[in-house]
Amino acid sequence: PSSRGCAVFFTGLSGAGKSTIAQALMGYLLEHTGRRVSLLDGDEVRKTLSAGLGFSRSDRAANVLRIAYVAAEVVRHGGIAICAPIAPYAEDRAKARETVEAQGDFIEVHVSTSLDVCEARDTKGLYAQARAGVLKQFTGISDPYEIPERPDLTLDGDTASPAELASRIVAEMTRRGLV
Ligand code: GGZ
Repeated sequence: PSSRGCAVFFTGLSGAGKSTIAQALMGYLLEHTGRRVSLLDGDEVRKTLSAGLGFSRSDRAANVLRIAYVAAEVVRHGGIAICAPIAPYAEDRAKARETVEAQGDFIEVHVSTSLDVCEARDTKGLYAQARAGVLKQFTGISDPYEIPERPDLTLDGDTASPAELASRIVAEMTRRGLV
């Protein structure tokens, strides 16, 4: 078993399934490896580490870079950091990768569930609010999402269960000798 740290860095639209897959991955790692795992999920991060930040271009950058900074610290100590922001900008994702790779591995996972499917689900009613113009600068509706060009993994959230998708990440970690 490796003690090299790594960050699993999700990116994808709101409602794509990032949090659910992240939870499944964390559950698996805690149950089947002796590794220490930290989950930096969008919701929780926005209430704590990034409290006060909005959704402008610069606030999104600050949010993603804060997450990367904490992830790099976890990785530096040999832990596994699971990060699940939207991270819509390629430039910010590249900086996150650079920050983490100074300390260990970085696995970029694009959860590629289509906008149509995310909007049809609309579990939190946010897409309806975005369409109505109540929520401004909403990713995919009135704000950009730059599709990752070379993610380490692409997981389509409508083709398989969260547990199956999490197992594909475990396979990649195993292939790299990280677990
Ligand atoms: C995108 C928004 C917005 C806007 C509120 N655009 O599905 P959710 O609700 O729980 O997750 C989304 C979350 C996105 O925060 P992130 O920190 O992941 O974004 S970023 O990486 O771009 O900094 C969504 C909610 O916050 N939300 N307003 N305008 N998502």
